[in-house]
Parts: sequence; C-alpha cells; structure tokens
Amino acid sequence: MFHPGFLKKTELRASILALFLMAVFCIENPYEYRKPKNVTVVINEFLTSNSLGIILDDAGEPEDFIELYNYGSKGINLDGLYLSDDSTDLFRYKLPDTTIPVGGYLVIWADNDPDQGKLHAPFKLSGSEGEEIILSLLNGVKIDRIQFFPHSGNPEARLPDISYGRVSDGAEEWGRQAEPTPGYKNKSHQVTAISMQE
Ligand SMILES: [Ca+2]
Ligand SMILES: [Ca+2]
Repeated sequence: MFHPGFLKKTELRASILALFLMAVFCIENPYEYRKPKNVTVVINEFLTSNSLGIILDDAGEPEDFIELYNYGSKGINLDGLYLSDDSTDLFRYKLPDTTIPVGGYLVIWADNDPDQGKLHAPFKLSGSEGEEIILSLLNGVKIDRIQFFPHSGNPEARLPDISYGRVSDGAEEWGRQAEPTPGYKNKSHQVTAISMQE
C-alpha cells in the first residue's frame, strides 16, 4: 500500500543526513586544516615594549622579539614558513632558510628593521594595543598562533619588559616569564613571597 507520509519521513531523514554530511565535510576539511606533524616548531616566547633595554638586538637596539622553538626529534628547516602580526596578511615575514636543531631556538627581532639582517621582521609588536603572532606555511596552514591583550586592564595583559612564554619550552600553557630568555630555556614566572620587615 502507498504511504505518502512514510515516504516523506524517509526523504526528510535522508535530506537531514545529507546536509549533516555536507556540513561535516565543509567544516572539517582535513586537507585545509590538518597541521603537518613534521613541522615541530612553535612560538615559544615573545616580548613587547622593550622599554628598559634589558635585551638588545645585534644593532644594539632595545627591540621586541619572538622566539621559536623546535620541540621535535629532528632538526627543522624554516624555509617556507612565515611570521605575521596580521591574520589578513600571513606572509609579512619570510623566515630565513636556516635549521633549528632538536631542542633549539631562533630569535626573530620584531623591530621593523629588515635592513639590519634576515632575523629582523618588518613589523613590531604593539603592547599598548595588543595583537597576535601567527606562524604559518606558504599554503596558509597556521602552525601556531598566540593572541595578546593591551597592557592595561586585563590581568592577562602583557607588561613592558616582561616577556610572555610557554611555561616550559614547547608546553601548551603560557605565562609571564621571570625574565626574558631569548634563545634559551624559558623561565616560568615564580611568585616570590615578600617578607614584611618590622
Ligand atoms: Ca633593530
Ligand atoms: Ca626562551
């Protein structure tokens, strides 16, 4: 016997299933979003507003820096990787054709002084406004991204002359660092008890 109601229900279920599958494949495109497992480099630490000059670049200038870290078990060549502070322009700075050894670092000066050498990016980090740092591949796949807030108001804000970094090298968790460590092991922030003098 013909049951138009039953057919409609079946069609409806089939349509819902088709829409669901389409949505899954559109949102989770494995080729567009999959992070390559062999690109074992992360943004590990950065400093904005280097106002006291406790860290100087190779031109003797107090500058912002971005530290990269290789957490993998093989050296990683950076050719084809880019850094940017602008999600609408991922390719502002092409990393040099150099290799970070296992457990090694590379410090990029975010000083907008590209004429000072290959390790000088053509942008600065704005601690007063807050922004983001993005590490990506030439095809636009984002390898790592850290967003930071303006100096004032927010408890997670960056402070002048205090770097922000992964609590230990390559770890997921970030925090203010006890001191800037460009090119060497991060020192996570430790709260020091203040003894009250009578
Ligand atoms: Ca400089
Ligand atoms: Ca460091």
